[in-house]
Amino acid sequence: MPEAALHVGSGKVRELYALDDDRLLLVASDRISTFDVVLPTEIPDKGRVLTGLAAFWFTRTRAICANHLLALRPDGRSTECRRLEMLPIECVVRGYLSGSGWKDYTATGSVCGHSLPAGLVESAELPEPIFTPATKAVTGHDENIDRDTAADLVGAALFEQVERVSIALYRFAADHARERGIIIADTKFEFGLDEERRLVLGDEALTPDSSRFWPADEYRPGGAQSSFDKQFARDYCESLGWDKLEPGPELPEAVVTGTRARYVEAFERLAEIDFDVYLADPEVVLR
Ligand code: PZK
Repeated sequence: MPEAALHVGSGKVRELYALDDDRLLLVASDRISTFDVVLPTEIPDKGRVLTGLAAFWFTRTRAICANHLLALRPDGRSTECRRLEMLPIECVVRGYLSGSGWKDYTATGSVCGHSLPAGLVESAELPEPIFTPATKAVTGHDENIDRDTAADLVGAALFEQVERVSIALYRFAADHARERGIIIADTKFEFGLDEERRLVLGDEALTPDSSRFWPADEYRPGGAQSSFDKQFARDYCESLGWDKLEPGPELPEAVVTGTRARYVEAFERLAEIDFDVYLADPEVVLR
């Protein structure tokens, strides 16, 4: 817990503190959620993996969009960020048809106003990545919204900019990941405006918690895909016949160890840095 910092918010597995008027501290815990429930067992270093990956992507995407990262703390799980005026939409990009995108497509043939070809199967790669904004639900699930609704919320010019930038960020990361055996099926960005009203990428970006990561060597369109990071935990939870209501089950040691190894593997494949090297000096991801 950071000293002399006011707690200003909680995510499911992260905490946000105010450092001063201009800066926030974003702290990623080792908590894990499956089926939208935070489990009582932590995955050691999960928060460090996500923080390191996000900082890696922020460093490599600076030419596409400015971001809120100011500093990475020596604990490897805390980042100092610029305080922004956050936009009231979740900026989701989908390269593959999964989750609510698949659900909306089966019901209507469209996702957020993007009319898609007929006959696509679950987890199909889309002809082009699509921007599918959602509202930020305080509790429960974010709701997909059409382009006009999103443009009404942020203004037409800003909508055009966040759509263009979101797709460029997704293409950059998905191409990088695909070359390293990971499919980024979809991802969620959160943007804000700085004091000059310039667009700035915030939150954590392109991590397995803000995206769907799939192992490319197991990709089989026509059904659900296995999660690169959470599949061991999901399979274990399913094997119990758990009703997916709070509280979630404790994870056994073998599931914890296997899950930690998958997070570390995602970090090492994408950043091409040994995770032990990151732990010794987190700033390696900033170079
Ligand atoms: C901000 N959240 C969501 C994320 C939480 C809550 N740079 C920023 N400036 C102003 N506000 C935010 C950010 C960022 N990032 C993000 N809420 C406010 C959130 C993580 C943990 F508790």
